[in-house]
Amino acid sequence: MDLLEDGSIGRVRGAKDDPYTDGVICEKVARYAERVHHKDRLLYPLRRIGAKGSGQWQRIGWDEALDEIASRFRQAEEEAGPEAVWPYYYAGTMGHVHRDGLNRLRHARGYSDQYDTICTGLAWPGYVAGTGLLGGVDPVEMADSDVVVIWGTNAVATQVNVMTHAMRARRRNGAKIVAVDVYENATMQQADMQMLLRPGTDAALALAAMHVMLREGLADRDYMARFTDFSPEFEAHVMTRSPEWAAPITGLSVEAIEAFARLVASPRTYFRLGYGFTRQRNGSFAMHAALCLPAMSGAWQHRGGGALHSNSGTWQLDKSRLTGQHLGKSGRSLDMSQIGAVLAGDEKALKGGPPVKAMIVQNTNPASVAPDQTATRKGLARDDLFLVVHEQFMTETAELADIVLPATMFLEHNDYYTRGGHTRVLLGPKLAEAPGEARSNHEVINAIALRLGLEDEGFRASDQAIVADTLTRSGYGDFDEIAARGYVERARPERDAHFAGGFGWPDGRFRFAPDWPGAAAKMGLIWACDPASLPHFADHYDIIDQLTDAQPFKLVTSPARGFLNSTFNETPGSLRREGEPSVFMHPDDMVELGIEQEDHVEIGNGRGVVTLLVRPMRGMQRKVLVAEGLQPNRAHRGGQGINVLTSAEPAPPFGGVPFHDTAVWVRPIAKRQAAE
Ligand SMILES: Nc1nc2c(c(=O)[nH]1)N[C@H]1C(S)=C(S)[C@@H](COP(=O)(O)OP(=O)(O)OC[C@H]3O[C@@H](n4cnc5c(=O)[nH]c(N)nc54)[C@H](O)[C@@H]3O)O[C@H]1N2
Ligand SMILES: Nc1nc2c(c(=O)[nH]1)N[C@H]1C(S)=C(S)[C@@H](COP(=O)(O)OP(=O)(O)OC[C@H]3O[C@@H](n4cnc5c(=O)[nH]c(N)nc54)[C@H](O)[C@@H]3O)O[C@H]1N2
Ligand SMILES: [Mo]
Repeated sequence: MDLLEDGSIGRVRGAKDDPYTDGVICEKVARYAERVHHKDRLLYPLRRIGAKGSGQWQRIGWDEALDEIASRFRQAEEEAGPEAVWPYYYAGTMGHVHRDGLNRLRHARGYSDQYDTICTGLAWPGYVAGTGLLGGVDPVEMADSDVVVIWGTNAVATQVNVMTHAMRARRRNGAKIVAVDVYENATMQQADMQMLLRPGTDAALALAAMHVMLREGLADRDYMARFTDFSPEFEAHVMTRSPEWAAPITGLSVEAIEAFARLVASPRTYFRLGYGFTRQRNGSFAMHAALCLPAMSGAWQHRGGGALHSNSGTWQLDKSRLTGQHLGKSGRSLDMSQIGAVLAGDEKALKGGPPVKAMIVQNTNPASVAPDQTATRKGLARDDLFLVVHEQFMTETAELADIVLPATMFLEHNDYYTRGGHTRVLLGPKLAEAPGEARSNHEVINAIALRLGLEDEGFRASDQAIVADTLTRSGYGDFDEIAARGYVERARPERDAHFAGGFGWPDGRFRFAPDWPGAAAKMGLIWACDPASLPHFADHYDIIDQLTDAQPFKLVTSPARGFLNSTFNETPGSLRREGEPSVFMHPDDMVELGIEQEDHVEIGNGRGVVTLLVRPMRGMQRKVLVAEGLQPNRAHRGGQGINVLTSAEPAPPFGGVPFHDTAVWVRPIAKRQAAE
């Protein structure tokens, strides 16, 4: 990072001495100075003086703000017990101290817990139900791959470093790049083989590919006998799942499915499995089915072969002090994605407990990012909800708060970071002074705790002390050495990353029959369905949102390159790049509905209506719509953001949001009306 002489931030660059990053960084973070020095940054605590959401604020001092928060939290507790307070956070910062530290307050007081479903709720269980461990092969190994499958992740936009390694494999070994997605995004444009299927049908492709492998002798039966639960019953099941069966489901041709199967059966095939294809009602099952391919081909045995979704199961961090687990109190666990139902007082969502009367929100912007936005915003706007939002900007969530607190950015506090896609744990030291009166999450949590009379050393420690304590407690080595180096290398031995000593179950075998109860036990998951209702073997589980005459289109809400969820929603560079909220539509569908380029359309379902500009895209199946986001709600006509349309109903087995699985109708808007 360029630190300028006046203490301000210049360009941010990718580290050259990091084998994964290799000098490459995405353009929005390269321009991070735009965020740090933005004229709209929050600088002082604010108290609402008008009606909720009216935008009328009064500047107050920190002591006044913190006193009021402590007394209102106490009041909520007195009225309805500690579970009436719900601390709520997510992914704004990925540093553990400033992200997960809010749990310390929760555990010290017995406030309601948060069940994390919004991002990983579908993907992670699907992976663990097969391998028994959330870990895989280091992407740097792609240098030795013959085939790289980029499955349900728009790597060019969401994790650009994957492309560095995939392209290196192509240059060095002539590796083939295969992309599996629902539209011709920037990643797909770089692929040698384009698998453009219908949303929510990936498991059908995976099953048919296994069918071809078994039929054509491409499966590694010796590997399966030693390392998997492969059985005659599973083989018989797969033999009913032919390419002819999968073609009408996926929208792919039999020939395309066969060509895919033959290519990805080659031993040194690296499967980079993303989140996108799991943001479907059957997403956990799709993840598990895709993961079956390297287990059948035996790719795991070879350097450059195997799979990765995330290494998040491999850090072995002891975060007990950071999260205050030792303080022992924990309230009922509320599903964060169901925030609308929770705040509406829905009995099931509240687990039969008291209503939520007070919240503190850090690191997340639910009014924009959470599904079923109408319910979410209605809940946040409740007059009898005391809402504290700690933020860097006046987000659409902060606008609904009673008290808004100004937050530091990652360059202005100390933290450490894990990364799902690769192997190092990094330190992120404080490098710059915060503007105005901004305070870090850690400072705010501690200040509230001390006012509530809570006693724990964690509430008096500095952020740096918590970083040091956590890494030392986790057996990561001497902290002074780590601080001097700036990171801890946590790559597991290559053998382990390839599960050469067996998979993460007692018998060491990969599960073609997914072990959901086993995954639940390992990950502390809560069932969202009857376990007996689930398919026994890997399969296409047809529970996706059905298209009907009334709702004949499938809407996918993929991330845009210039935004990070709702972050960068305020920076000029990103806003310029992304332009007006829009939707990709197949030209033949446009003709059918009499829609022309530059027209606006209304897209709707039972939850609401959103207006978008139409852009034609030939590279996708008919009846698919892709709206890249997240755009600010207010950038849309009527302030209705895209999550007005998405569902908060927990998907099986364990909850999670089908952000890319929404049946909708489309209506052209007359040109004159659009111009108004
Ligand atoms: N339609 C649709 N919706 C989606 C998705 C999708 O694909 N489609 N993706 C979903 C996914 S995967 C996720 S993870 C969620 C993420 O949703 P969020 O967790 O809300 O993530 P962001 O919008 O990136 O960040 C939220 C806020 O954190 C603030 N922030 C950053 N650092 C700090 C800090 O140190 N302290 C404080 N107090 N605040 C900070 C930022 O200013 C920002 O406003 O969104 C989900 N929503
Ligand atoms: N620029 C940018 N980068 C980001 C983010 C961002 O918002 N913007 N968000 C960050 C976060 S929090 C996360 S979790 C990651 C997520 O990053 P990814 O793992 O890339 O997941 P998604 O971005 O949800 O979706 C990836 C792709 O899946 C496609 N897809 C949707 N449905 C299906 C389907 O049924 N089958 C298949 N095969 N593909 C499908 C989408 O069209 C999209 O191109 O990215 C992170 N990086
Ligand atoms: Mo995410």
